[in-house]
Amino acid sequence: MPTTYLNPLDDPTADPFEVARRAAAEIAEKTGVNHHDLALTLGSGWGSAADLIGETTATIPAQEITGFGKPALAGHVGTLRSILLPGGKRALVIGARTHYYEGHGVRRVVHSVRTAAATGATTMILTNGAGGIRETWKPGTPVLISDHINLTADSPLEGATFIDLTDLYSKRLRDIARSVDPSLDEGVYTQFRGPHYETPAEVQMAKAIGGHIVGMSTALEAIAARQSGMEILGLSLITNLAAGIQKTPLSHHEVIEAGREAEPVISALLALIVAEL
Ligand code: 8IG
Repeated sequence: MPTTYLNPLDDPTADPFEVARRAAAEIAEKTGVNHHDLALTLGSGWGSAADLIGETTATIPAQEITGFGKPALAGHVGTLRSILLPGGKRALVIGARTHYYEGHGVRRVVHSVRTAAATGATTMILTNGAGGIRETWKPGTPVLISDHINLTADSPLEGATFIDLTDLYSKRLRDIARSVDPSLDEGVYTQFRGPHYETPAEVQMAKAIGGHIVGMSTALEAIAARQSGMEILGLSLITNLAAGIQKTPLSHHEVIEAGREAEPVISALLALIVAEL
């Protein structure tokens, strides 16, 4: 008997791009929208942007689409939405992120990005909640990602696939974001595996090697987005100062609270940025 897999991405012989094309075809069928122009992954704190960027024409529970699993975390909404922007473009909003720390492998982590590319999206907006290393960033500060350091020791690329990551986080898109809000700061996103937060010593290491932001999601997704030829805009909401930078211990609850408080402001900002693309 051949093994059957609940998720086709768990079959090592499956082609992840073929699975993404199937997912995109299902999205086209369920939304009635054949082509999306851009895609957004909304991390913690960014969710309400979906309501502000345009008119939602379809909402799909992500589990109904090939390759997507159930959300691991309350507060991470497991839906895919098709949104008609005022200018006529179509945006796919991904509210269902699979984190590397869930342990399902990097193919699952980047499936949403590959699916977005397969729907036609040429711009990928990746947002997240993250820790800040710069002391001037108070919780609630949105920051542009200028570059990343991938400390997961993993990659979404398989085999001898050599992809250039110069200007991975598009200078052009960062400039557009700054034209909307000139006060937007930027920094280097450092992806740790998690799900534990860093030790203060690890935060000092991240700082020493050039990191300004610590997180658990975006670097692997950005690499896959670039492989698929997309232009990438990365935004972090600093929900907490990184361990040892802030004087009190980190709590998931406080992180969620900071996200909730900042949400209206940063979501409005993101909607203004999307309108300029
Ligand atoms: I929200 O301090 C959030 N996500 N690695 N470190 C890492 N990820 C995070 C943090 C943090 N805060």
